[in-house]
Amino acid sequence: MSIELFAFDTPNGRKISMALEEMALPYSVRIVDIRKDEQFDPEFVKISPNAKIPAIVDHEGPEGTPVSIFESGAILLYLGEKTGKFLPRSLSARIPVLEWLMFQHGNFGPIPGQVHHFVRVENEDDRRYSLERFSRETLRLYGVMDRRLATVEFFAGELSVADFAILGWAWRHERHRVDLNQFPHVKRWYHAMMARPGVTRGFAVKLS
Ligand SMILES: N[C@@H](CCC(=O)N[C@@H](CS)C(=O)NCC(=O)O)C(=O)O
Repeated sequence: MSIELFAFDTPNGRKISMALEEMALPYSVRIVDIRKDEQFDPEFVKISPNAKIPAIVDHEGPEGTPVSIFESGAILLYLGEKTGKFLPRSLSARIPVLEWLMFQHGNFGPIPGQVHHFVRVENEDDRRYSLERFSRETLRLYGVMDRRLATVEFFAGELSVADFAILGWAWRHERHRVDLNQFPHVKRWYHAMMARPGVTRGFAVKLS
């Protein structure tokens, strides 16, 4: 049996559909509709204790034993280990993959995610401070990424799972009100990534 992907049509869900497509792994999708609070279903919480998508069940996990995994970064590293793709074996080449993957998890996700939230707050007084704060920080993060991509083609040099993680969020740049024209190196990388057939398939998979 193949891998089951539990996901919804969000940045964190799309990271994994694009990685599965790029790695040419067979999988089936189990939509977890977070608009209907399906992430709190006790059966789902058994595999994703923080009640968030994405999660996977690999029925042919280590030593042929089924395994479930939550947290998109853990899933990406697992899939990279499993396939030997987009995750270098050598420690020195792996370090930048880990750095940029952790950069995404600690920053470029939690911060633009706050913009997605506060932009919808109707009361101007409630919205102003938080939206300004998180929008400014989001722009700063794009600046960090732009400077990195001025020196390398992909975040870790070679294409890696870190690019999939970051692309999931960059895909929503309009929603967090970022004009990619201000970040030419991010823009170049973004369009190159989005043009990849595997990435295109990953975004086309029905997740809602
Ligand atoms: N750090 C987690 C974040 C997962 C996450 O925030 N998922 C969102 C969708 S993008 C979710 O499930 N939200 C539902 C909720 O917060 O109740 C990961 O990378 O997997």
